[in-house]
Amino acid sequence: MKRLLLGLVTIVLALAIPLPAHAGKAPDNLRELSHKLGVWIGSAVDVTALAGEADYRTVLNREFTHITGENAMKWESIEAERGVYTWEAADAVVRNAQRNRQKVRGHTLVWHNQLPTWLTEGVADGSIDAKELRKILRDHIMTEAGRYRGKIRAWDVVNEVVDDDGNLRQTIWLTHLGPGYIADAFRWAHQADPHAKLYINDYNLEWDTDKINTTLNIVKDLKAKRVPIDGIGFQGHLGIQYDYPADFPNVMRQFTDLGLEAAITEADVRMVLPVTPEKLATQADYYKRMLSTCVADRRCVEFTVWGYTDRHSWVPGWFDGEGAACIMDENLNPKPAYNALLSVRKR
Ligand code: 9MR
Repeated sequence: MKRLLLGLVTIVLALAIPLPAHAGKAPDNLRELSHKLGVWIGSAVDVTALAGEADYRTVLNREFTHITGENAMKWESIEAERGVYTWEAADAVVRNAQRNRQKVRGHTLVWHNQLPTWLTEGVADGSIDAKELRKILRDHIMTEAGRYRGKIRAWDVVNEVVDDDGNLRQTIWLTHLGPGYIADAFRWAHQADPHAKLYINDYNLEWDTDKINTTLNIVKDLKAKRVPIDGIGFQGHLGIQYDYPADFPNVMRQFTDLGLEAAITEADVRMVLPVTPEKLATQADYYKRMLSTCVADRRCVEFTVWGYTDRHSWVPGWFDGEGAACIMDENLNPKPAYNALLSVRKR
């Protein structure tokens, strides 16, 4: 009888104190961390490396639960020649995700960079007028988002639509279609893929007050018009030569309080070379704070790095004398930043 009572008490106690999944054990890799935190942890993917480098592929698929094609889904990649679609690279991203239990961020439907020349030249020389341009944009969104309907967790529908002064960016879209192109893009994307989460995505949104305020106003306006917008993407391109954007958690909250989900979509932390242990420690701290910001906001669902290895990073090509921005080095060895991410704990 005593034994039975003791047994019962043990069972009741065990039921009463639910342990979090994987409690106690430190995660061995980012995939485990992702499950533990309940936040997808992603990387941008270089499709050439994915096809040609076995070690790159192995690490990508071991570590990440979410992927973004770094360039594969951009307009110039899929329709360099008008009406001729090249889906191989984009398909490779989606296929890799399906085989490796990864979600996909589609990047990006409307942007001012990496547009095909037939489009930019046609607009410049007047052979494509505003009416035709609007149809071209609609067809592009319907075709691309439609092709991957049901296979993309989240789309960056519009990317970098606010400039560094906090004005709507002067692009062919704004100039020829007017500000309504943003709402149109979301509506078309929703029509093409009703279950994908639809995002507005930008850089410097972690700290740039002008950009933050304008973007908040865009979101409020879209919501007031019942435009289907679901998420805010903070790119998270930081550099250790600048102070860490300490207000980022509050900024994220301003957006999530509007009912949006949030994601950090392109995190990397560059430095002025050469690399030193001190710089790597600062970099680790910046990465950790970014992931912690996401983990602390219950509406933040994804933390994606813009490439996971210094072997393939956009940074050295864009910032003279800077680099080493990723969480693994050229040989795919984890840097302090990788271990700092592993140490992040649930809110
Ligand atoms: O990483 C991308 C690089 O390979 C391209 O050359 C570049 C062209 O603009 O775009 C880079 O990715 C950008 C992303 O699509 C949007 N946010 C900024 C990223 C870094 O420039």
